[in-house]
Amino acid sequence: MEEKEIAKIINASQDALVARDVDAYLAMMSDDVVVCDPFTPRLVGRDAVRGYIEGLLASFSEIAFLDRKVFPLGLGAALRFTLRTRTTDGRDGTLEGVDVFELNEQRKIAKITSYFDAPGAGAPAPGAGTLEVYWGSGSPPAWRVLLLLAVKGVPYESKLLQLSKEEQKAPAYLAVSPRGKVPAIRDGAFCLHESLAIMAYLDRKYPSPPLFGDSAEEAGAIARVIAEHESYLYPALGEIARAVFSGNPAAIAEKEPAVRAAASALHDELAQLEASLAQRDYLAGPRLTAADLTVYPSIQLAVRAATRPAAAPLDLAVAPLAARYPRLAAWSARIEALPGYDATYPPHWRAA
Ligand SMILES: N[C@@H](CCC(=O)N[C@@H](CS)C(=O)NCC(=O)O)C(=O)O
Repeated sequence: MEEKEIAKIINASQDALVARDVDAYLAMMSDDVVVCDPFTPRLVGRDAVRGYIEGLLASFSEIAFLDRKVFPLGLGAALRFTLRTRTTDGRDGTLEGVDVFELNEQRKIAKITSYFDAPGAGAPAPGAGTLEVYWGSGSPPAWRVLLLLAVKGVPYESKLLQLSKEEQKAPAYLAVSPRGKVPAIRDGAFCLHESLAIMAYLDRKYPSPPLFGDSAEEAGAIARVIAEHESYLYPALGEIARAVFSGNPAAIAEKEPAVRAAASALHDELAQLEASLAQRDYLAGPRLTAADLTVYPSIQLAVRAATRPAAAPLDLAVAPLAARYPRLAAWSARIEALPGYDATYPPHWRAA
């Protein structure tokens, strides 16, 4: 009897999935459901799963079971499946695999581990291969986009460009991103550059969780934080980073007055952000938004610059962040605890 009930739940979840009824599908899961498959970092929570599933479903114009069988055991089950798929760009295919489900005492799905044929590491998710993300190591604007994709659980094909080798100026890339800068995306036939534009596009396309606000007030607050960051904090940081990462002590000495002025402007901005966090957990309100994902990579670059030996004579006083800006440090820790965060964080971006 118990096993029949489990099989019924699993089958109902699969029916909801191919019927594209994402609400019904998620209603069968626990709040803290965990999903693991070969294409996405471990997803935790219904919102992350929603973003991922909506992204996957959006890439298929047709999806139907050719075969499926549930093997229940205790409070779990394995599902063997073969799906017939057609991608939105017209490619037909089949997808074969096994899902392992764990249910909790309330008969909600608490964990799904999916095993299917991954066509090679770094390859796009089946049918979702049209989203290509071009990024460069150490680029805060690129990191914003990677963070947003992680938060939404959207699969993508990572295209890491070697900026030191000027790969961003290659003619093939200029066709994607005419200014020859990262980040940029190619989504089917659609190409887009400028990190904030990419974030807005992806937020429209994958609305869960919404990162640009629901209400007019929330949208306004998010846009204000981002605009202030782009106008004041980011230019000051650029001045500091260019000097510190140039690796040329003479250049640093020559630029020292400008860098000191930039450091003072940076601290003014950090102090304002720190003060704003006295009233709220995130920069534009009680929940994570695009404002946080825009500002966070810049703060990390500031910390990284401050810990470089070349920065010692400048005494930038940004690292450790917690010493002067404890709320910003706690806010950073909240972002670093997001599911999927690690996948956006190459080790060489870490502060020394
Ligand atoms: N406003 C742009 C800035 C992009 C940008 O400046 N990217 C830098 C890396 S942080 C770049 O690609 N530099 C390489 C170059 O200019 O050749 C955005 O937000 O996307």
